[in-house]
Amino acid sequence: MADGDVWGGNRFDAGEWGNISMTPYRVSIVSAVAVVAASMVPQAIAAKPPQIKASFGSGLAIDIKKGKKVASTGNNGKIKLKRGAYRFVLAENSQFHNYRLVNAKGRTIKGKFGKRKRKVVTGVSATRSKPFIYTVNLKKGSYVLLCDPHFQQKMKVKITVK
Ligand SMILES: [Cu+2]
Repeated sequence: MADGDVWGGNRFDAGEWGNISMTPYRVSIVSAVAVVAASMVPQAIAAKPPQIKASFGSGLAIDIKKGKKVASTGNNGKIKLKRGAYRFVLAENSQFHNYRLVNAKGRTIKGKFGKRKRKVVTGVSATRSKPFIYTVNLKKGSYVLLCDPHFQQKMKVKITVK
């Protein structure tokens, strides 16, 4: 009985090993795919537009990250940019503020939000654990990233694009 169990166990183990021996093969295929994917990542990162990070503290804070360089401004600040695509990373961390990106005519600009084109505007009372991310193509001209309730209190940042 005991021998039978042992052999049974061994046979079972042999089967297990049979399965396990398949596993490294599968893993090696997966890791090869991962290596190819990883080798493609640096290019994807290089092609990513510069980030414009905005958040609410005591006012509106905007950091523009281009590589390792960061330009920062608070309320009523000014920032100059070259024309092109930018990733607006808008941290919606307050129930009292919102973001709106307008052009010189005061029209709300559209950006790519996921796969859709949407106006770059967030809700005042909305808070979100993840930032809203819009990819916006900035053309020559001036823009204002503002907070609607506090625009009169100069909760805005002017972006001049050359
Ligand atoms: Cu505000």
